[in-house]
Amino acid sequence: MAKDYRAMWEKLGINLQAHDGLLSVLSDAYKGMYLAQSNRPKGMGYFDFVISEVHGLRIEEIVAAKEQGRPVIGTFCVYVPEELVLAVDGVCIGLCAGAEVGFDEAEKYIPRNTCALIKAFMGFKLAGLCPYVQTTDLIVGETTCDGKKKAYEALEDITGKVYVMELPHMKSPEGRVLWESEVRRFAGKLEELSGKKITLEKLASASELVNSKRKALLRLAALRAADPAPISGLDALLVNQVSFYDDPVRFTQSVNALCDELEDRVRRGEGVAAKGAKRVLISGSPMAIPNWKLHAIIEGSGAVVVGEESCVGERGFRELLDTGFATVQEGMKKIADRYLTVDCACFTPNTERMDNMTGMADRLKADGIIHYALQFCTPYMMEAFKAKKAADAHGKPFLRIESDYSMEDFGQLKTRIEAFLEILGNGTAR
Ligand code: BJ8
Repeated sequence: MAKDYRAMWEKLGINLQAHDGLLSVLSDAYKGMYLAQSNRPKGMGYFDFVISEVHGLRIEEIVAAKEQGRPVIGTFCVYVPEELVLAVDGVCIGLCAGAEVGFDEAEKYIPRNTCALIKAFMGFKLAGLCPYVQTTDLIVGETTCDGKKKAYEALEDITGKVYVMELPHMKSPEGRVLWESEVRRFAGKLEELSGKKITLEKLASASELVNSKRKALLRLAALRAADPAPISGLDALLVNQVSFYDDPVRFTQSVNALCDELEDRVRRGEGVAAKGAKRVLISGSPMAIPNWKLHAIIEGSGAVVVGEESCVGERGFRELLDTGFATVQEGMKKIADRYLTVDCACFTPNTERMDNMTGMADRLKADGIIHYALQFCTPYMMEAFKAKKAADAHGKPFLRIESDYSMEDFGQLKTRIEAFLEILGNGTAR
């Protein structure tokens, strides 16, 4: 990081000493996993810069937006409609964390046997290590899995600024009615917080902006179908992770510029791995930044990750919003419809996820599927059984993995993954 941001961090209540330690660990991990890759697209330079300024420039921008009276809204889930936040000129930032930080502190509020993603967002806050959470005016939770739902109660006790959207767990007509009313209630909350009305014009332009971001991500996702793959799974994962907190206009431009370059690569038959390298689809729990472990192991073993059936992946941007609405009320309905297409494992039944997973495996020409669930993530651990059945019926080799954010299982995972990669292409499912 070129500039000294310590005064800004201090003002935000960051624990400076521990924060220095965190940034240096992050930077080492990034160098080892990312910068060491060969033949990276030049367009990744932008994302390298974003990471080098992860707690610097972007925080400075958010603080400046706040000073202009724009509300800063923190979220943890792809069900929270970003369009509504942008329609009140708000800044929307994802707060999920992917590193084992502050777990001892977190365990004073939530049980040890909680998934690492939840422990990490609690831990980052409690250890004073997340400038993003410090800038928020509102932290939006949602009734998805039990762990998150109850952790939000603790987070409310700690921060006093948590707002929870009630997400139904069945996509029934009654669930749909509840969800639309929750979308409207959230819009009202944002209007109250910002003092601004959501007008048709504002909602339409916010919707176009979020759709353009989704289209750029879909473009990138589609390019990964090429053999040889023009971009590594590690780099594509990073782009998806950055989508949750970067400025949406600049981000979309940067992804499109990257895609222009990748299209050229595909035309020339240039890739990051040799043509015919083993191709893997990841499916399951989301991987928040800087959770890069699984991709690093797979790609360090000579295969390439070609897609993520995950919220930090296609689950988050697969569906565009139908922007053909003529009133704000109609817009709210379309937003409710669009978000209810997300196939999170907290829904029952959730058969569309299996179709999406096998559909992705076909489209991206994956040789096999690795199902990834964070330990104690009951919804995805449970669905792993159905996912295996669907993969078997589809003739795709399948490996089930449960892991956390520690590096303790690195060697063991590597052994299992290398054995799995061996059988790919032989048609032997396990
Ligand atoms: S829509 S996947 S972002 S809830 S990993 S905290 S599910 S125990 S993150 Fe998620 Fe929304 Fe669903 Fe997506 Fe719970 Fe599992 Fe932890 Fe999870």
